[in-house]
Amino acid sequence: MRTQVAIIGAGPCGLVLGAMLAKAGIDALVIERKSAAYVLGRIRAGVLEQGSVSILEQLGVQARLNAEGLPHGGFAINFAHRSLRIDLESLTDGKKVTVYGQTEVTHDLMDARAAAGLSTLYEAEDVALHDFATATPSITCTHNGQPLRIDCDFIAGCDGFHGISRASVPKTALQEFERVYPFGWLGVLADVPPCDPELIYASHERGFALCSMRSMTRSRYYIQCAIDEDLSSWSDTRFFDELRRRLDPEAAARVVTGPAIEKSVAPLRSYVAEPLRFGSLFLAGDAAHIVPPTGAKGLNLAMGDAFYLAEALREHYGERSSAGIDHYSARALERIWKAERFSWWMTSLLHKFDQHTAFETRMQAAEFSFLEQSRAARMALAENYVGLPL
Ligand code: RFL
Ligand code: PHB
Repeated sequence: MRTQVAIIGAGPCGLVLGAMLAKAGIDALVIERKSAAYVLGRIRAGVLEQGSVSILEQLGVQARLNAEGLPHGGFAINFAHRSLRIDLESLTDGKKVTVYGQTEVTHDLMDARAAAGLSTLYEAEDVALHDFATATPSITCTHNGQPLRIDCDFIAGCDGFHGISRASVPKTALQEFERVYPFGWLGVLADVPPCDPELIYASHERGFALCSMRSMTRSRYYIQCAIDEDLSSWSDTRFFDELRRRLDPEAAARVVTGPAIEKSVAPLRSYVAEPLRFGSLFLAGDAAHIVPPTGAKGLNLAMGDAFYLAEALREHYGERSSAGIDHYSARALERIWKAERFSWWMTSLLHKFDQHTAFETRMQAAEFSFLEQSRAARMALAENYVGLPL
């Protein structure tokens, strides 16, 4: 087979890139290791920045998002039995975020791809990248039991943190920056109304908790847990009891419990690989970087990378200029590092770190107190939370 751009991974990054390239008249093939159902079964992000919403609008996949997405003009931070509302709208000249699950974004992009007759190879096994240091790269895989070779001009590695793309780059060509946090998040999805119409980020001496949602009838809750937490020891009752202990009493009283329809532990990590281009191979999304979920940035960054990369490739094919692809790495990294900083900052402010001394605990308290007191500090938080410009 031959295509102009071979995209590895049908997560939000690969699907947004595929849709943007199709819109620009560039031929692309998406190659995914898992089945479509498996990809849709992963419960992940829930908060879209305005820039991400606008990317989906430009792609014409906004119908369900507009009908079912929940605009949020603010959220609360609970800290040491105090509550602070971050009024995103007034702090950012009217910007909001939209609560709409990553599963739904993926679903909409998959449907649009199928409707446009664009192909995705699901359940592609043993995907391997070849000759990406040259201008004639290729990909091999096994599909429906048949060996397949795809020749292309470029490879977009959108295959997530554990994908094959970054792993195919010689270690010596890659600089890696990493912080692994000594805890995880235990998440529960349940068909119960959320305890509050807005998100609540709670810092508590027992550990962090987050109240989020997917709709007004489906809640998503997280609590900070051990990195090697044993899921089987967490009954639904134990989870909700622990969640309520970490919330302020009014919010706790409003928590409606119900059977978990999903329960999982996610590790927390900050990670960046540099650069994002190796000859004909580009890395984008979680394949290139990871943020801890506290700032709700991972999905949005993945869509931002896809946007930059699509623009670069459009310049290459449409204007015969290599400026875009030459600058993709630096341009994307500039924004990525700011989201890394913000996610690290929010994680550091709100979690309980066992190794913290009394000094660091006081620093967290002073940071929160400064947020309460300073509109400028809240503005900086809000500016980052709604998303820095693309
Ligand atoms: P994905 O979604 O991991 O997709 C990568 C795809 O590549 C496939 N793949 C391969 N395909 C072919 N060959 C191979 N060898 C392959 N290896 C892997 C995989 O099967 C998969 O389909 O990466 P992408 O597209 O870069 O998207 C990134 C986002 O998924 C991620 O950043 C977010 O989910 C992070 N995240 C959040 N981000 C937000 O913006 N807002 C949030 O509120 C938010 N909450 C979260 C999150 C992530 C979480 N977890 C579980 C890590 C909450 C949680 C709990
Ligand atoms: C979610 O709804 O899954 C969610 C929301 C906000 C975050 C992280 C996850 O910061």
